[in-house]
Amino acid sequence: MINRRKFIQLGSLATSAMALSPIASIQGKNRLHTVKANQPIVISTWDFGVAANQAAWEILGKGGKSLDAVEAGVKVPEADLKNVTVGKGGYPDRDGHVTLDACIMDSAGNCGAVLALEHVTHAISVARLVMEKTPHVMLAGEGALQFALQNGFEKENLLMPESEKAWKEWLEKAEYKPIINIENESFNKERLPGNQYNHDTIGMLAIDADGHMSGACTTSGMAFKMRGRIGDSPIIGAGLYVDDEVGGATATGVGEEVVRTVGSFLVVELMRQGYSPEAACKEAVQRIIKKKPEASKSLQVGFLAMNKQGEYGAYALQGGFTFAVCDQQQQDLIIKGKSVY
Ligand code: SD4
Repeated sequence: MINRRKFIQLGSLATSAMALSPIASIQGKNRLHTVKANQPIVISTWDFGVAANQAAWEILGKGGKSLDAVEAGVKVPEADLKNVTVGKGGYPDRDGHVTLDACIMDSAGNCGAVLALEHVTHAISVARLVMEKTPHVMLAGEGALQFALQNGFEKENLLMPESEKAWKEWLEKAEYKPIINIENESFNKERLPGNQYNHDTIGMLAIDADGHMSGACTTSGMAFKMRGRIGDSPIIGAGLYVDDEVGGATATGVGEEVVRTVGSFLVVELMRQGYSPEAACKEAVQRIIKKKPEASKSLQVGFLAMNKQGEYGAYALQGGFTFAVCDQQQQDLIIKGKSVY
């Protein structure tokens, strides 16, 4: 765990030095940018976003790039074996394969994604390489794995014994009934028994000292999903969207509903029209309700957004959605997102 006081001091030193840097003074022609130059910030979904934000802040607080920060940040839950919904240790699909979905987007509109990637913990880093080293945006399945291995990633077993046990317990009934927010409540406590599983994702948005925003989103998807099922998380515009002129958004919850409404893109476009981050997230949630008034009562979707001024907000269908914020003032803040039900 990071020493909080030391961390704040480091950040203060770094940003006051940056205020005098040539980059800050060039951007000083634009007053808005001058304000942002001193205010890096990172936000991410759920309670486990706190640790992820701290890793991102190690980069942001020293004047690093938002793209590096979001990658480093979401790698924390990807490597955390206690987290059964992201990265290594994630619950498998119904055939016992752990398959990861991830995407990343930078302030220039570059993006990369991997879909149903197996055997590599850090799906987000593979997604970043897709963005940086290929002419494509998305690589899926075997092709994504082949690309990862060609770029130096080691082939690993992602199915941990506890997740295998949970999967085998689930197979006894093989009922697919996600339980709202159960992953957040059980985080850092006991692993869930196999008949109590759900979904969850880390989505992260960061603004760096130069005022540029990037985002990342990574998940093992819905536990015990059908083989080949892809959710919203690796789909640019659905699970994540960043427009450096306006802001960014990310989603968590039942991905099918987010894809149907192109949720994160919608949130960003609403912010462009003048909605606050929270109001934009609320409107995106309302679109889901409008399409499925009855079904939406029993499923969870949450949106998290931040505009270019560093204002943030969230809204979910169900209560219990949380997000974590980290900036110069607060290193470990958890905020309860508002909800419809
Ligand atoms: C998916 N949206 O695969 C992801 C899962 C998840 O919170 O978030 N959950 O549909």
